[in-house]
Amino acid sequence: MKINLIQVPYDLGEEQVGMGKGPIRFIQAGADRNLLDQGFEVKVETIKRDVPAKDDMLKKIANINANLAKSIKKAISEGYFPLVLGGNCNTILGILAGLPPSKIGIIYFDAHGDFNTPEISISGFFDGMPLAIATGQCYPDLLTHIGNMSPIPESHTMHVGARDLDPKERELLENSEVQVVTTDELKEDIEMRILHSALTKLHPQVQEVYLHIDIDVIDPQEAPGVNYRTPNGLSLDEMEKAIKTIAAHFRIKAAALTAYNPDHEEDEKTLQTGFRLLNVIADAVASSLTSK
Ligand SMILES: [Mn+2]
Repeated sequence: MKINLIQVPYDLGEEQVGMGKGPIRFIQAGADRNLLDQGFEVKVETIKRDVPAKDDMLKKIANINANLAKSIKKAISEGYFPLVLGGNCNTILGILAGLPPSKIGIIYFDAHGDFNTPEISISGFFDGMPLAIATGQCYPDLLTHIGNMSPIPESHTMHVGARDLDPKERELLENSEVQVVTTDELKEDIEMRILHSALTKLHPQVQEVYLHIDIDVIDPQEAPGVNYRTPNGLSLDEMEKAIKTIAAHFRIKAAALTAYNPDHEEDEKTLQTGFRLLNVIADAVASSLTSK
């Protein structure tokens, strides 16, 4: 399998600050070599912002994602699997805008909902809204700017691993058609039956999925290098099992690993966790390509 490892080294439109340092760190530490050693062909690419720093945040974020969308399109047309190292979770927008629109679903792993909107957000933090934007709850114009993308229907969408939702965000998510599988549900369910049945419910409307992993979904013991450490997270073993379960149901069309902040790292634990996740994703995709 050919992998296009695409780094998006930005945090809220700014290059190589905060979470924007994560992708660079992964590549410096040899994320590409690591995949090469597993037998994959790997091409590394870096997304650039080409609007000035003085532009407002939304304009910069739209520009970065529009450029990401172009790279995703190119990767798919050349037969590469796009594996994105994202600073922020809003990289979901550029990725989806670059994928063929038909029957794509979203599987979104995150300790947080990322389902806030400007109306209900307590902090106003833009990167607490990516899943809400992708499903059309807010910022419709942003999708148009990124690549004339339509929102993904809620019924094509699953959120996995939540354990820290704001009250109004929880209400919005519960009243939506987005399926939710919480961390507790996954942890109590060694055979992944709840995840399995949630995936089954996606089947009629979804053919392929985009797999999104905010690394904070993993417990801080194994992934401390994040901005918002949230206890009682998934173990790497549980995460690995979940990814394999997803790959058994759907072809994974693209994936992203986001939100690693090396400023909060401890003993390279998050780096090692990230490497293992990249390997697990690549193996799961490769084996589902050969079996389907
Ligand atoms: Mn997130």
